[in-house]
Order: sequence, then structure tokens, then C-alpha cells
Amino acid sequence: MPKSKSSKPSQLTFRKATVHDQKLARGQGGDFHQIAGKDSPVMTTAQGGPVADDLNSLKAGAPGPTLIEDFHFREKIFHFDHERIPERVVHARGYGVHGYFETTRSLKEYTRADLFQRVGEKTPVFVRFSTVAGAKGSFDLARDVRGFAVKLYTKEGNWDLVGNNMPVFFIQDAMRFPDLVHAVKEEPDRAFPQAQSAHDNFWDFISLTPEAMHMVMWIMSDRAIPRSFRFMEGFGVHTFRLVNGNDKSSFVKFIWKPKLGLQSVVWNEAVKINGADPDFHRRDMWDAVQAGNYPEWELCVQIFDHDFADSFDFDVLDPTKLIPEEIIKPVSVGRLVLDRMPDNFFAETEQVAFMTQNVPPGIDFSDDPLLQGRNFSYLDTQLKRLGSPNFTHIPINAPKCPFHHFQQDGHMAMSNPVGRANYQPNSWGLGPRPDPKRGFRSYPGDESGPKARLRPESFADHYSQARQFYQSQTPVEQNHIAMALTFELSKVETLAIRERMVSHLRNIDQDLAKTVASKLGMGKLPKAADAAVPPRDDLEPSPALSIIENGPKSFAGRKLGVLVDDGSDATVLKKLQQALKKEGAAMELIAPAIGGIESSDGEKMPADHMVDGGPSVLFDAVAIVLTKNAAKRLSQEATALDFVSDAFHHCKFIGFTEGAAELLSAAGVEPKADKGVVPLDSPASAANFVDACRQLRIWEREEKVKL
Ligand code: HDE
Repeated sequence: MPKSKSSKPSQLTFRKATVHDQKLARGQGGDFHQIAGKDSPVMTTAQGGPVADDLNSLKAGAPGPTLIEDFHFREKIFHFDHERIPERVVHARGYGVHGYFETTRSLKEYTRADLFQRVGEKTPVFVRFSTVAGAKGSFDLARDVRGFAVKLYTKEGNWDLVGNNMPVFFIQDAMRFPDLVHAVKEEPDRAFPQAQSAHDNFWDFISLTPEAMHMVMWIMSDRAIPRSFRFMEGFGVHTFRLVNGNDKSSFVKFIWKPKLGLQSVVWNEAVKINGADPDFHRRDMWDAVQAGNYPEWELCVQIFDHDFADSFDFDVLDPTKLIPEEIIKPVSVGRLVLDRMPDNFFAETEQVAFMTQNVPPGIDFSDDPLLQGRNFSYLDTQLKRLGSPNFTHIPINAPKCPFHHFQQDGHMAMSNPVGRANYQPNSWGLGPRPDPKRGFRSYPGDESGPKARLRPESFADHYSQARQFYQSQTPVEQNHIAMALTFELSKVETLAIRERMVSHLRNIDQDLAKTVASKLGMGKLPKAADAAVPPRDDLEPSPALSIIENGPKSFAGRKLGVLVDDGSDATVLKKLQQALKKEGAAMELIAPAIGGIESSDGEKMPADHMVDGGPSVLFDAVAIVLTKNAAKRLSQEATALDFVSDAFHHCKFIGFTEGAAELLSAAGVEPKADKGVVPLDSPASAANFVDACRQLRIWEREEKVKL
């Protein structure tokens, strides 16, 4: 057999070190020297020793061997080898932002928590948003729950409100959490799919877990594909306790409401965003904060007493249930403003350790079995992730109030007790002492009963609120839920699992079950699943649960993408820019070349994206501002056609100049298709177009385009 070229033994040739290499090594020349700033400090090792050459390892001759005495090389590689820490077992992909919480209403009557005593009190915060199932490097627009974890550095210690963007959860007992997470993550033999619930294991687990049905409605809804972190609500989920200065307790649920209103994308858009910009949510947060458009939420509370809890239709300790806003109106008590990105992602966002058990005096736990289990898990997981009980010494985790205790030593200890006494009681009068008045006193709930592994009877209704959620949605949103279920179940290969899921849907809504079954080509409807208690159909719909019903009626914080080319009408572009600025929205230009265009008045305008890099899925609405010639040319380009056609199919508002009509037609969009396709044919039309965009999407179109 003839030997291939590559299988010939290669001829090793040695090259003598050149003058250039040696100069570089001495930091005297070449690009290296030019990059160093005039005031750059001298590089040192981690031990502080000045470094002469950071590009070449120490060798015996050229090219080597490398000498083991090269402590700088060894230190550098050793440190690099240990850069990674375990990613979070859930919520691995996240994005953190600093800000503050300002109390706008005193809750003194209900809680002695210091941060709620004084109106105007500002508390520093760090918030980390996340997806749940995907790995640290997965994409942002997975269909998933979003974490909304808030660390408030109060004057009486850290309060971590570790919530999600959905007010209920899949399971009722922490015991089931590892199984839920195993089921949703990649299947263990094949290691896929990544960041997706659309696979057999997930739906197998879910279909065997009727308590998950309410949450299933939430994650199949558009809440699971938010447009951005800035446009989603946050929920503490569990019922917590507030305890006042007289030790009187009330129950409370916490809700974060975004100032910019709720908004989600559609599934077809989410799939495309993941390819176009996997960091879509991160970038959105980064851009907003850099531009000084600080995202803001109101903290709202639903406070209620034991009598309400006893009279409510469901158990308030069951984390698969919510209290509709129409029954207890959330009251706004503060505002959260995010105004500073971390200096270093790893130091802050990756190392931040949220723990549900971090509560200040005046805020306490309820007996929700999920919350009780979480209180164990969060401390435990930090030791695994951060490697030492001293993770509280890391600046992002350390309290910002004075703290004193006798905990000492351990890996990476940064602050140890000083002086002779490291214990108490001591008779030296040294060190801190507990204070029964100021200190945290657990609410003395009177609990007793035989030890047993049980689930309360009051947790048995798994379908009624799922039905209430579904029936509170607009027809458009209901359709999205049906399509999401169909998509997810179409990826499930085992027929019995699909059928089992549809049998649960029959207890939620017959039409939903029928639609999903028929879209799956299921022939006969399976019989309804056995329900522990009969599902109720007398719960009033709760309009507060719909995203569309609660739109912001504003385009503020949103982004218009404008497709332009040489000769684009300068007046239209200026008018659009002005109207958007007034609205508090942004505009980006998409052009055939990133170098930009020359507009009709001869002005050179740089582009923000070239057409391939700026698909319309990245924008909330689009405008096509082109001359006839440009439109003709772009009608030959698939990416320009997609730009228009996707915007249309995703029910976005589309503004267009007369010259652009040919591109619209080529993309299959009739220039008079509906009132979401808006001619930009007079100086006033730009402002009218931006007004129209306040509706965010033109949902009437959806039936026509069948999303
Ligand atoms: Fe978590 N969860 N969780 N979780 N969770 C974690 O803690 C856990 C639950 C939530 O940005 C872990 O530091 C158990 C509900 C958020 O760093 C871990 C149970 C809610 C974050 C953990 C739950 C959440 C986590 C993994 C069932 C909404 C990200 C890494 C009893 C109210 C925090 C870590 C961040 C993270 C355990 C259920 C929210 C393993 C055992 C319900 C936002 O401790």
C-alpha cells in the first residue's frame, strides 16, 4: 500500500532563536512593547515577583526542553488549570447586575425587618437572572423557567429572595427535586438534548407527576420565552411570614413587577434568536445598563392572615398554587433599580451564593415543604461549588453591615477573630454576644404530629388552578400553549407518554386536549387521568395572569430595526429616530454592508449590523426604508427576504417606504396586508408608526400566518 504523504515521518528542523524573539523576550520591541501603556504596572507573579518575560518559558537551548525550575511558567499554567469551579447543578447559566432597593411604603405594622421600616431607605442589591436546565454555555432563549434571585444587603444581614419568573413550581416536596432535575436535563446515556424539555425523560416524569400540571401550563405559555429579563415578573413562589415587633405573624407572597411591562417572544422567533444571538438576554441587560436605561421593578406584596389562609380554596403552603391578584391585590412597597454591571463576571455573578435561609429578623419561613427543603440545599450546594465554608468571605457574598462571630479557619479564611477569645461564653469580656431583642427569633409556630412521610390532603387538587390559568389567557396565548405542548410532545418518541400527557390535559381543558391530540395525529382521545379530587370549574378567570392583557401600551425600552441601503430617505430616518427617542426606545440600522450607507441627503451613516448579522428576530418592530433600486437588489437576497417575512410571521409592526414595496411583495407580504404594515409616506407617519408599535405585536395577524 502506498504510504500517504502525512504518514511519512516528519523531518524535525530546529530553528535558532531570532533577534526578534530575544527582543520580545526582553520586552524591548515588537507589538508587545507597543501594546503596553505608558503607565502599565510591572507584571508580577502571584507572589509579587516582577516578571521579565511572559511569552517564553525557560528552556535549555532552543527550542527546549522546558525547565521545571521555571516557577513563573508553572504558576501560570497551574492557575489556569484550576480556573473552573463546578457550575450550578441548576440555574447554571445566569447574568448578574448590581443595583438598589428603595422602600416606598413602610411595613412596620407587619414586620420588624429593618429594610421595611423607613420610606426612602435604600438597600444595595445584587440580582442574578438565569435559565434552569441548560449548562453555563447554553443559549438564552430556551423554553424554561427564569431564575430571579435577589440578594439584599440589609443593615441586619443579607436577605436572599431566591425566586423565579413563575409563581408556582413543579413539585410539592423537596424530596422530588433531584428527580425533576435529572429528568429535564440531558438524558444520561446520550448527553442530549441540551437546555430543552422536549424529550421523553422530562415528559415521562411530568406525566407521572400530576402535581406538576399547573406549572406545565406556565412553562408551555409565553412566560417561558421572555423577550428580555427586563420584561418579566419575579415571584418568591412560597408563602413566607412577616413578623412584627410584637411577634405577630402574617403570611406574605412577594412579586416583582417590571416597570416596562410584560413581553415575550413567539416560539419560532425564540428558535431563531438562539442561532442569531445566543446571548440575547445578556446583551439586552448589558446594553440597557450601559445606556443608562436602568431596568426597574416594583416589589409588591400579598399580605394575608391565618383566617384568609383557612378560607382560601387551596392550601397557601402548597407551592403549586397561587393566590390570584383579583383575590388579594398586590400592594407596592418598594422599587428595585439595576444600575451597574459587575466588574468581573466570575468574581460576582459566578461566585454569588444565594440561600433561601438568608432572612433578616422580621421575615420568616412558612411550613411549605419545598421551602423547608430548599433551606438545606442552598447552603450545602455552596460548599460544593465554592469549595470552602468561607464562601461568605468573598466580597459579593459578605454582608455590608458589621458582622461578628467566632467562626474561624478553613480553606481561604480571609477574616478570623482577633485577640485571645475565639469562643463564648468567655470571662474576658471579649468578642460578640447574642442579643435576644435584636437577634433573629424564629416564629414560635405550634407544630406537632406523628412522624410520617406524607403529603397533606389539602395539596390534592392538581388541576383546578391549571385550568384557571389556561382559561385566563387570551385566545392567542391559549393557542401558543397548545402549540408548545404539541411541539414538545412531538419530540417525545414513546407514544404512551404522549397519551398520558393528553389524558392530564383532559382534566384541564377539553378543547386544549382535543387540539393537542389532533395536532399530534392521535386518532382517539385517551380517557381523562384519574384525579385525586375532581377538578373544579368554578374558579373565576384571573386576567392578571395574561401577558397580552397586561401589555405596557408603550414601546419604551424596545428596539426598532431599520433595513437601509444607499439612498434611503434621510427625512424618514430622522423622523423615526426622533419619535423613538421621545418614546424612550432605540433604533438600529441594518445595511447590506457593515461600513454603512449614504442616505438621500448624502450623509454617511454607519450600520449596526449587516443584513446576515441583524435578522428581524432581534428587534421588536422593523422599518424598511429603501429606494426602488435597493429594494429590487435586496429582493434577490435570502437574508433580506427573511428579514421581512419573519417580521411579518412574528406579528411585528412593519413600517415601509414606497420604494421598499417590491421587497415586501417578494417576501410574500402585501403592502396592504393589515394595519400592522404601515406606509411611511408622510413626515407625520413616522410618529404614527411608533405610536402603533406600542401594541408590540399585531396579534390579529396570527390566525393568518399560523405560528
Ligand atoms: Fe432552587 N436551587 N431549588 N429553586 N434556585 C439552586 O442553588 C433547590 C426552587 C432558584 O442565581 C441551587 O446556588 C431545591 C424553587 C434560583 O445563583 C440549589 C429546590 C425556586 C436559583 C437549588 C429548588 C428556585 C436556584 C443550585 C426544591 C423558585 C439560582 C445552585 C425544593 C422560588 C440562584 C445554587 C443563583 C438555585 C436547590 C426549587 C429558584 C441546588 C432543592 C421553587 C433562582 O441549591
